[in-house]
This record gives sequence, C-alpha cells and structure tokens, in this order.
Amino acid sequence: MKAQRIAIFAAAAALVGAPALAQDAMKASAGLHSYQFSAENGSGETGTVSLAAAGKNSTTVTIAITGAPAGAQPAHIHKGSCAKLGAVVYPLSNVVGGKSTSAVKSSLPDLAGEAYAVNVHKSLSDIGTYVACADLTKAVTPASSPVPKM
Ligand SMILES: [Cu+2]
Repeated sequence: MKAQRIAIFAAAAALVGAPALAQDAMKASAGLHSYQFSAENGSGETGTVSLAAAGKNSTTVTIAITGAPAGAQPAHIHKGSCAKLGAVVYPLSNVVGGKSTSAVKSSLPDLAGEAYAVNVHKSLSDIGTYVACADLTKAVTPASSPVPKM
C-alpha cells in the first residue's frame, strides 16, 4: 500500500515536471497570448513573445529574451512557421538587450493562431542568421512560461 502511494506521488511529480504537455492543452486567455522562443543556430537565446490586445486594430507585441547580446537584433512576424519561414508580415522593433515592444496594426484574433512565426535575427549586420523563433500557433499560458531571471 505504501509503495503504491509513493508511485502515485512520483507520477504527480512527473506531471508537474512536464509543463510542456499541459501548455498545449491549456488555452491562452482572451486578451493575452504568449509563445515560447526556441533558440536557433546555437544562440542560447530563449524567452517569450506576448501578444496583448490593444484596441480594435492594434496588438502590442512584447519580446523578452535571455542570453541576448546588448546590440540590436532585428525581429519580425513572418508568414509560415519556424520550420519554414515565409515573408515578413509585420516588422517589429529591434530587440535590444533582449527586449522589444512594438505596436502592430492587426487585431489579436487576427494574429494569434495564424500560421505566423516571430523570429529574431542575430544582428543588423548578420540578418541571415536566426537566433530565436516562436510559432504563433502554439500558445502557452503566461504562468507556465515565466521569463527567466537574468
Ligand atoms: Cu525576420
């Protein structure tokens, strides 16, 4: 009996330790959607991009990345996915020191869940190298994607 309880506890602990599974199952709240960046090309740059409704035809896009350099890094909302990036749909403010905030002229529902991806480029002089990307089809809850402390 005791062994069984331990097994159940271990299973519960394993669930807590696997938030990625829960994230996909949970729907983001109506006014705010968050997405997790995956590092690309060995950049070590990870973090989140959040879309917040800011009116009928405006969305505030906030990027928070850890492991980013101090210099400016171009960022855009692209068509397609991180695996297959298409053209730029909306340019975003450069990421500087891991942070960027932009106002995009589109409603949150029009952006969220669309086949779009937010990607960050290495630098103004090396725009061809991608350092982080987030698919806008895979929202996570803000609580499950805390921005890591620097
Ligand atoms: Cu881009």
